Formats: sequence, C-alpha cells, structure tokens
Amino acid sequence: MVTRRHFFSGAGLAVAAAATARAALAALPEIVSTTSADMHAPLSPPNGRPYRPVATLNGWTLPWRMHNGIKEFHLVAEPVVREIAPGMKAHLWGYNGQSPGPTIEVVEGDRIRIYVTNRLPERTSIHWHGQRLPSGMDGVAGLSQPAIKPGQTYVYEFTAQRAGTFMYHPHADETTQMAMGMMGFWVTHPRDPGLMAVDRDYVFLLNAYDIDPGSYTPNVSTMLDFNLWTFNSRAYPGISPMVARLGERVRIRLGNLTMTNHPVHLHGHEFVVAGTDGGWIPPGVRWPEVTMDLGVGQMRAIEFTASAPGDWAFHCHKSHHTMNAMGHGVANTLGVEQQDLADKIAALVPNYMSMSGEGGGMGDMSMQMPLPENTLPMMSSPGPYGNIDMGGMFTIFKIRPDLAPDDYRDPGWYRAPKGSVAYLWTGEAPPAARNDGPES
Ligand SMILES: [Cu+2]
Repeated sequence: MVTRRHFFSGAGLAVAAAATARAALAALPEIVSTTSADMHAPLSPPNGRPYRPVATLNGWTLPWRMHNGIKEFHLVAEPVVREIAPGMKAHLWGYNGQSPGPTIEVVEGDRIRIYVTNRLPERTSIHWHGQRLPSGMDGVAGLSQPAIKPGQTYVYEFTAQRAGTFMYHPHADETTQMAMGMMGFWVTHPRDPGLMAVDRDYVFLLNAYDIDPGSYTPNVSTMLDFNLWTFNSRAYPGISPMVARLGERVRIRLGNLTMTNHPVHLHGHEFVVAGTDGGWIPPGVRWPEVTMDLGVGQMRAIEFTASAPGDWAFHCHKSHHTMNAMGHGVANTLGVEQQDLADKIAALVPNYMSMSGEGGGMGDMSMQMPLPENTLPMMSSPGPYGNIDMGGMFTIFKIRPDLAPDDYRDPGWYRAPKGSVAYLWTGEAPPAARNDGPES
C-alpha cells in the first residue's frame, strides 16, 4: 500500500550520480535533486541524532550521507525552472533542481561538511546566514574565501553550534543571484528533541521577482519595484495550504530575502513570536501578535495553537504583495463607468476590449483582461463561495478535527457548520442613503 507519506516523499526526487562521471565524483556525496514544486513530506532522519523534522512549504529537505560521523551534503548551484503557479514558469537559478534550494536540517553539535558545486555561468559562494562558524567558512567571496568559479566544487565544514532558524544564500554577485532565486532554508534542531517541540513546524522564505508579463527570466537590475511576491518562489494560488489538526501546536518559521519588509498576518488566531535570528525567545517573554513585521534579511518563528477549525487566510498585509504581475502599473479606473467608456473607445479603436468591470476595481479587471503567455492573472482564483481576490504572498491555513499526524495533504475547502457563515439580508430594504458627501 502506498501511504500518504510515500505519496509525497517519492515525488520527483532523483539521484543524478549515474549521469555524471562516477570515477571523478567517487569521493563526493551523490547529488539529489527534484524538478517538482510540490510540498514533500518532512524527512525523518535515517541516522544521526533524532529530531522532529520540519515541513518546507512547496519544498523539500536535502538528504545527507553520514561519513565517519560527519553529515555530508552536496549542493549544486544551477539554472532551474520553477513553476511559480499553474500557468507560469520562471527561469531561475537555484540549487539541486529548484528555487529555493532544499532545506538543510541538522542537530546542535553536528559536524557538517557541505560540498558546493557551481554549474552557473558565473562565480558564486554560499553564506550560512546566522551561523556561528569560523570566519573562513562564512562564504563572503573575496573576503572569507575565493569565489567558486563555474565548474569548481568547494567544501564548507563547521559544527552547528546553536539551535535555531537560519538561511543560506550567495555572497558573490548577490544582487543578481538573489534576484534569480538563489537561497534556501536551514534549521538546526535542539540536541533534546523534546525541547521547544511542536506538532507541525513549517518553514519557508519570502522572495520577490520582477518578471515582465509574457517573459520567463527575472530582471536582475530591479532594486525595489518587483512585480511577483512569493512564498518559496510560489504565488497564490500556487502556494500549498498549511494544515493542522484541531488543537495541535504549530510553528511557522519565515525568512525574508526580499528587498522590503512584510507584515505577515494570520486570521482567527493569536500567535507568539517564539524565535528571532538570534535564537529562541524564553517562553515567559514571548509577545502576542496577529501581524508580525518581517524585516529584510530577518528570520522569525511564530507559534500558535490551532484552536478553531476552518480555512484561515495567512498573508502579507501589504495589499500589493497579494497581487500578481498584471496588477502593477495599471491606470486607476475606480468609479469609471466602464461600459460607457468601452463603447466610446470602441468607436475609435476597432476590437477594443474593456479591461475592467462596471465598478472599475482591479478585481473586476483581472477577470476580463486577456493575458500574455506565461503570465498569472493579477489575482482571483476560485474559492468555495466565489473568486478569492488574492495572489502573491497569500495562502490558507486549514484546521480540521480529523487530520492524521503526518497528513500534509490539502483537505479541500472547509465545510462551515450551518448558521456559522455570513449571510445575505433578505428583510426589508435599507432606507434611502443620506447625502453626507462633499457639496457639489
Ligand atoms: Cu509583503
């Protein structure tokens, strides 16, 4: 029988050792890669110290080989194709077949050796963001090591000294390389697997791209004006839901490798900020929030109890970060009578198509605008009660009373109990509107 765990973990992982010259790479750990943007099941550690693995949103954890007591990983920096959401693929740079790269999970006290092979057309390096390590292992090209030239493999080696939440990214031509999607998550688990234990531990990075509608490759000279805002290089509705069984304790760890801050908001629950870049916050001084601002280059761990069944929005609160590419740089037509305008323009321009609905809002527009090739609608995808006017950094936290502990599948839409959904007023009509507006 194929279990749920196997259903996910078998998806798309490939060992590429056979495709390379075995003799030349005999001493290197095999290269494991995937072309899938699906969320893989958490990787239970097959050896080494025990820990409770994390779940990478639309991502996966890199397997290692244990060699004389050292955990050996092999990262390959290379061009990849990432499906941002169904209907749009981006030509990015990443690691081991995807962007972001695989999550690396180790345990406090582990000795680690990471082989980094450069298959990019330019130099690179990897910085292990937040780690205590020897200066020469810190990965700043030119400062702590020579850059890794195309075709070369470098070796990083250090001991994971501090449990917590980390990231990795290049420190060589980094404006280009991070704009192209080169980054990954890193979790160092505490030596005691019972310490800070939760039932589900989600991890992902916030990233952003500037990809012109109709094209595939990000503009790498963009400084601030990005048009695709993503969780782990996925935009809603391409982002997997996060799920939990009612009553479970949940942690979400986030890292921000975009060039602006993101106020991340969870509906229906309060959470506490339980960890920062610098480590765990002692339980007695954690503070409650429903929105947490995640600064550039920062990591946070938030925790809450999944106390209310339902489908709960989880998103960045900057509303243009929950839009996809076609929503940027368009004219303001709010309040404009679109049909009237369309008729007038059509008299001048044959085959003119109205870009907006009667109200002139953007939500109407995205329903009617013809899309260039390889472009996501600005927002709007089907929900249980109509269209959801969201794209970009938006997903859904789904809490159900009947999920198995290792079940990360999408349980479908929530079926709200009768009488618990906002409803249409069908009584008498409201009184005529008073005119309190400005005098005209
Ligand atoms: Cu944002």
